[in-house]
Amino acid sequence: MSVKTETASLLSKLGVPKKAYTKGTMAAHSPVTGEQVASLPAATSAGAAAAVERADAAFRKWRMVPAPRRGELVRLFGEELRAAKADLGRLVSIEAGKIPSEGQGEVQEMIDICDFAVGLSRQLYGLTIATERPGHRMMETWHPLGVVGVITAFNFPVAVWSWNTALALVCGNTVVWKPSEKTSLTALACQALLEKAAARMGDVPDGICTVLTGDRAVGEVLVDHPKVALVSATGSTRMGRDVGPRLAKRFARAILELGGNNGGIVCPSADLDMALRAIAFGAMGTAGQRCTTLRRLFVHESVYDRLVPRLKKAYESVSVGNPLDSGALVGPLIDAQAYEGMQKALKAAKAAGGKITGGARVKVGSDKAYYVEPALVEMPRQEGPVLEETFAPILYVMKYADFDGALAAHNAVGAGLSSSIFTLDLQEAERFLSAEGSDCGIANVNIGTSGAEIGGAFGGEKETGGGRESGSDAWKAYMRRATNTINYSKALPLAQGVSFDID
Ligand code: UN1
Repeated sequence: MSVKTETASLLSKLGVPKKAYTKGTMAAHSPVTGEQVASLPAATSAGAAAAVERADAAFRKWRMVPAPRRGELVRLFGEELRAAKADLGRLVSIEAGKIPSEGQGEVQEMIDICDFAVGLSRQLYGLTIATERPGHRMMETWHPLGVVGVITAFNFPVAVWSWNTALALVCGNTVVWKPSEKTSLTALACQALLEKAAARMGDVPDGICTVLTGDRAVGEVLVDHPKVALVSATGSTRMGRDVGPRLAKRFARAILELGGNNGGIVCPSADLDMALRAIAFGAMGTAGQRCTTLRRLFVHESVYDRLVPRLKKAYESVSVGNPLDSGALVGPLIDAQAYEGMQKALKAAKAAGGKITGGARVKVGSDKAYYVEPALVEMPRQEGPVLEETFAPILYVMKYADFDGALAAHNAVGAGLSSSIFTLDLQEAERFLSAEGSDCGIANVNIGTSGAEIGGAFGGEKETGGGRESGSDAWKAYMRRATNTINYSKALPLAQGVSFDID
């Protein structure tokens, strides 16, 4: 079966109407073969604004539905995802180029956040706070926020939307989603599954979740529309520099999950077998196209010659190939632009004295598909392309002598998403996690930088944008907090001892 035929058959099985992927001006490609697999209609700015109005009308009803009942919709959606896991995971592989276990893993991440959100729907609680006034009670109430605009990237085409949507829905919000132009088909499939869950539940307002396949102009409507209360955007730091100030200007909320230039430190006491596996997955997994991909590695000089040659061997022997039928561990880059970005970074690294293993294009099927050998680059120091995130499988490796120097170098980049240390030394591990340690939103010990679970808050600092999605108390960003003070006495004492007697 051709990729195009299989795509149509999966979309149909997932409940997407045929005209949604056969008619329209937007072309959908698979990076696996580079071929066009579908055509879709592109939303207009006016259509996007109308979707926001519909979502706002739906919000006014949805916010009055008790939260555990809202959780029921998410529970049913989780059931749909369980039933559709194989098909949706396969579609992710076709559209984003992920190997099967990663395509399936992404859907598992969606199922996990649904489970989390269902539990959360009974735990949206505030504090009761001691008041200084007799006969008074002070408490916090968390209310639904409004319409949430979700803008997602190609590399996690369905999971990131689900983190936002599962939380937004139980919090009483409605969602308008602008997926990456590179991965609109999986978005249509998610929408179809959500609609199926909504139909099973029965009393869900129309327009509670909308997907808008289209270009940048559609995303801009979400950013600028006064009825979008929160925009959760995943993408490049460049995109965030545009989106952040626009949201700030109208005092809208932002969750920005931008670039990552994630680092790891391998210390003298590290379990090198474990580090090797973690580094290989972190740096080469998903063809280096995760926000959490390991991109910079600092290796202590005493273990460098025991670790780096083994790592090079892993790079030389890793299988690169068609993720749909070859069992390869590394699939394609998303497109030609990603390949060109990678080559440009490698050229700059070479000019700065880098010694490169791998990095060449690998012919797999058509010329329109971009497969590469992952590249390991031994750098004399951290400079040039090492300071930037290149969304491709490049791992820069640097030798260090002193822990404080490695820590300082680790933190000396713009991005602050994920980080890890490999050590059996308690002092090093704890220092890495301390206030003077890693400055990232995620800091790990003896595991890699990627592959976070949904139970923790996900996001980063500095140029990564500062937002948090997913687990822990990230839900608070999707609700508004009211502080309530109730006087049940017969007097009116003023706080801070102020007196204001009018007679
Ligand atoms: C992303 O790359 O945008 O931690 C998200 C991970 C995944 C999520 C990555 N759970 O690698």
